[in-house]
Amino acid sequence: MPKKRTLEEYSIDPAAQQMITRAEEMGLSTAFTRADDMAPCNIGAAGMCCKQCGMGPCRLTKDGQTGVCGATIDTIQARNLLRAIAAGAAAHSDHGRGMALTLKAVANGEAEGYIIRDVAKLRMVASHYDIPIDGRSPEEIANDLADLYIAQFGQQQGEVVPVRRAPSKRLQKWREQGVVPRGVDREIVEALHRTHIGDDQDPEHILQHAIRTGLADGWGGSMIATDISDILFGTPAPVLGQANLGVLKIDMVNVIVHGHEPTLSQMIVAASQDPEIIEYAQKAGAKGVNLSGICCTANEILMRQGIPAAGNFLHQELAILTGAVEAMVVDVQCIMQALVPLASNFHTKIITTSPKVKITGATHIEFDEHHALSIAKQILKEAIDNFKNRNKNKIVIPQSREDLIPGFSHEYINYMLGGSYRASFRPLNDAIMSGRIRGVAAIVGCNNPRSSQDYLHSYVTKELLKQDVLIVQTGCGAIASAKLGLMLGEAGLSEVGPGLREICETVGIPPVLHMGSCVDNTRILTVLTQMVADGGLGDDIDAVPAVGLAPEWMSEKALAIAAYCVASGAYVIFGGASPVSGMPDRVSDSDKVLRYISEGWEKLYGGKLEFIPNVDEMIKATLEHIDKKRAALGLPAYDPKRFGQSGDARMLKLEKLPLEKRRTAIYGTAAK
Ligand code: XCC
Ligand code: SF4
Repeated sequence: MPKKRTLEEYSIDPAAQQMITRAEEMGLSTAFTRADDMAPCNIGAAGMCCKQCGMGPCRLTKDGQTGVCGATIDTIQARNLLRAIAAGAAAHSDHGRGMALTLKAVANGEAEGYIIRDVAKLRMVASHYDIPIDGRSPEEIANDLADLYIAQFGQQQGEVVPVRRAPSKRLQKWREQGVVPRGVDREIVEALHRTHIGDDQDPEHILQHAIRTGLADGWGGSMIATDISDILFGTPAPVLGQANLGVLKIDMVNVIVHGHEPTLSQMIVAASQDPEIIEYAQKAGAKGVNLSGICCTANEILMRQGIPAAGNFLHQELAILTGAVEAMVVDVQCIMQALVPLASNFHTKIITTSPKVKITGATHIEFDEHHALSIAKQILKEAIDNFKNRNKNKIVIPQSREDLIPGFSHEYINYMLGGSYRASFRPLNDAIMSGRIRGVAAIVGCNNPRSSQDYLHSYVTKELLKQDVLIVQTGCGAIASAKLGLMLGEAGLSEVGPGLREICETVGIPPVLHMGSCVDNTRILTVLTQMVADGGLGDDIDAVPAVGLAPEWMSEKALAIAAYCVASGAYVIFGGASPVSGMPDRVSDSDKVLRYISEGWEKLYGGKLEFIPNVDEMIKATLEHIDKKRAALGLPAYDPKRFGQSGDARMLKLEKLPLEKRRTAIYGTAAK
């Protein structure tokens, strides 16, 4: 499979480049080279193809053309977008449902190996919904919360309860627009119903339901998933971790967990440290089991236990190409079918575990939360048994590996800024109000082999840091920054704007905060809500100088996240191609939907969704938006020369030195 682009055009990560070269030498394809061979269909890419019924598929490529049923271009684009958002919301929310059912089983003492790890979070979440907590055991509270959360999925009328946690003005806006989700499943089903042939045909009306479906994800299924993961596995707090393929170990059984749900992976973490399993691995000639993660399963165990991340989405095949992986254990979402044929060139076993996901040719060991620990041990034994099949001459582990400190949950940021007795976001708000921090950007989302892996993530992140923009990250974007070494206390601070740098050094945080997995984008919603509550930044989320970016998006889940962020008042910028771009050069007015989700949605919600392929324009739009919001709040205009101009470090011109060296330079070598 000869490569058609330069290595830098495939990925900026040296570990990836090494493995892509290896694949080429071995004559194996990867998503990188398959993307070369599979040009996207330009009609489908523009959202102009409808295959909603057997009279089609209808491809609308001429002015005034309609589908066989008479459907217009805007209707078709709006329907396509709604369907994608519904699929994304379904994926996140089904994950949330699984968590809720697990919580119920734990509360009833029916889930082997699980405990309620974070009672404080349980009590906090329960009190949002007026579930009594005083004098009750964690199990009693958890039982009520599980019942309430399980009910959110099948609820038919009323409002899903997590929306109560939004700013009151925001909730009011949603009520006025008629977009408060009634039940998570109901909105997703209705999205499918409305987009069936012969149903909803008014584009704006269809897109109104896209907002409602998105909200059912962000302020529904995803928020439920995050809450319960924290309750069962602990709310993340800073911990030392590592990222990239260099975390694989030559002398250990390498097991990679990949996918999204933490229920099984957390149990595999526990099982990998079990003396029985370690002994079993030693008998097989290995030092033990070395666990690492890919995609959001990685994020879940990285931010809680510091289990290393082998990489993000486009690393899944590359990990197998090392020849050092005994088993890749997958659950749901973002798992490439290509893993199985690729693994057949090595000894690696692909083990599927979800009742929802089987892959032809993979080993299926089905997970059941009632017997989680036993199943986790069975999976690890399967991997250990495979150690002897390794071909030692075929192993190449790239030596790229960076340290990071993930674990910046809402709760931890609150505690870090305000202390344990007066946890608050006050110092953050003050820093934004004074202009030390210009604004906040959430840089999230996937890798996409159509653009160089991690390039857009890293470029946008680094440029915004220079502009004093604090960065929060989740998903594969977070792993990109981790691999680049941007998530350590002092790493790269010399490249960070002076005001933001002052804050990072004073509070002791990295300028790029790892907030978790993709469902944990809801942490960003609750952080924004609390920033509003803390005062000084307006009375609703759309007033906050903040932007959400997904520079390398590819999944339908990303579109669902975009919909709920827009509905929550955020300006959302996606890189790459718009799925509703239309082809205005061929069909005039085929970009009406594209314009509506920007200008139209902004009028209704204060947030908007835009696709900006050019990375410098993406940065420009971000900064303009932040400055516009600052001006609207009456805050001083951002001035890069205003802060960070005083202090010893400045006097001695030591800013470029790392913190440790700086201390020595100020106090001399004797000081410690
Ligand atoms: Fe990564 Fe969450 Fe995207 Fe999948 S979807 S590629 S961010 S793992 Ni969230
Ligand atoms: Fe064509 Fe209409 Fe059927 Fe879509 S729903 S495939 S536009 S006939």
